[in-house]
Amino acid sequence: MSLNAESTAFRSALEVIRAVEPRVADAIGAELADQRESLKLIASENYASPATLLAMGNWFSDKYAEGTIGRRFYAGCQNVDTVEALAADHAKELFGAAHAYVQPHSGIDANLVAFWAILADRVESPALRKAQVRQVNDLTEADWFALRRELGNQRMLGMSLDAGGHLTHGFRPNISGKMFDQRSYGTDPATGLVDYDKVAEAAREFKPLILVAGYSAYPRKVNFRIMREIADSVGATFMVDMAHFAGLVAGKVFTGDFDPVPHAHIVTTTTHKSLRGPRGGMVLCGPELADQVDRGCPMVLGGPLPHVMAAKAVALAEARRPDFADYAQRIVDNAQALAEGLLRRGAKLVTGGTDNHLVLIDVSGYGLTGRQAEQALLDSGIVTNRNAVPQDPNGAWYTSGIRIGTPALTTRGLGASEMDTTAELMHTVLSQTTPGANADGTPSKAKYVLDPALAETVSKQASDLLSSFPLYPSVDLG
Ligand code: DSN
Repeated sequence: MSLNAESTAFRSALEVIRAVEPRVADAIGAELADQRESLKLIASENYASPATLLAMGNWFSDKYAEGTIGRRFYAGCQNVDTVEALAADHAKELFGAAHAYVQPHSGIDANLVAFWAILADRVESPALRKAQVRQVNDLTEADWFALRRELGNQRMLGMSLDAGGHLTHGFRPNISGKMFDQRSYGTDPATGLVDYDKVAEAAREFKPLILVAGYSAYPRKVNFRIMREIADSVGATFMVDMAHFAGLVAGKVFTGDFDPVPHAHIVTTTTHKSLRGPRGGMVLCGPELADQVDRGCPMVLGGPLPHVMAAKAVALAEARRPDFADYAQRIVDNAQALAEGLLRRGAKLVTGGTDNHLVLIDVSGYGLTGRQAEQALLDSGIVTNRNAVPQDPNGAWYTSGIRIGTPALTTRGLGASEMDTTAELMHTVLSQTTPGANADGTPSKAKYVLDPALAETVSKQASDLLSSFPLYPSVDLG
């Protein structure tokens, strides 16, 4: 597509929106300007292509399409069938999966679909067979009551939150923690790495129905072959949430024991992180769970979003191109360059480095909480997010960590030398920020002191660094 065509498309769209609610058009324009200006290091964010973005803004948004391809509860879904099938086929080819379900609206939704597919397969179906009925509506009241109790009394083993696991892997503030009796495995306090012997021991003791692997703040690879062996040894269903590293799997950076698809019974992901698609989720599985997974809507999902499925098809087609593998490798190269730059300057990193797309800085090494560090960096034009570190004394709100990731800056084209400059900018800010005090003189976990002139200088340096790597260079909003 020519540069002109992309500019024309976005400009025309904004003109149409401006005629109805100019403040929305202004906010959309402002968001692009902000994204262009800031050094985006949020590990879970990226920049989707113009084609992916444009695939979402159209009349597919108007269509209801409950059900699955060819089996809908609404008439007139032939075009939705086309895009859903395209997205699913691209996903299957890309990841080598037998089945792909592309309706989930987010990662949380994808995980809920997976949990209920597993519960249906492992708990509900045997109960129906035992009662010799075909569906839950045919159960007696007593059998239905007993089944509901059994569904609500299952066990899940997942990675602990402070070791880098995700809230949806059975933690109490999330619905998954209310659905399951959960226990977690952590990481080795000395190395920060997953200790597979400890996971196996926890699995033997707890006997979970589901063993979950996957993370949102663990900077290392996980050996999914070993995790599957552990799951098999206790009869657990092995589920992997690859939301953070799906792009590295798609780009064949994570292969063999580190590719979850051949090893897990079921894999969930988002489509917008390292995979660089639209915001959304997806489930991959083998034939044995496919029927249950396809019941995701209306089981736990509202009506599918056909416009987002169209964008998933576009983004997955992009991820199947040879240059995506190069992009995925550069994500990891950049994360390692960033980690090395930080280490060289004296930063303390959880596990001492990275072999994926993210780095977790323990900012207690700078005498700061994660909250203070996050805000000081933001003042300096560097967008990150605070994150707990293992056994974090500051809890999940203030935290002691800053999580950074390279998928977005790699999309912009930044490389190893720019990662070193980024490490220098971050270290400058963090080493020159000091904790602040509350009005009564007590130490604050949120307040901090940073010379505004320094913050301005670093912001300018960040903006200069980015100026050679324009974001959406083909889009000129005039
Ligand atoms: N919000 C995503 C992240 O930042 O990791 C996952 O929920």
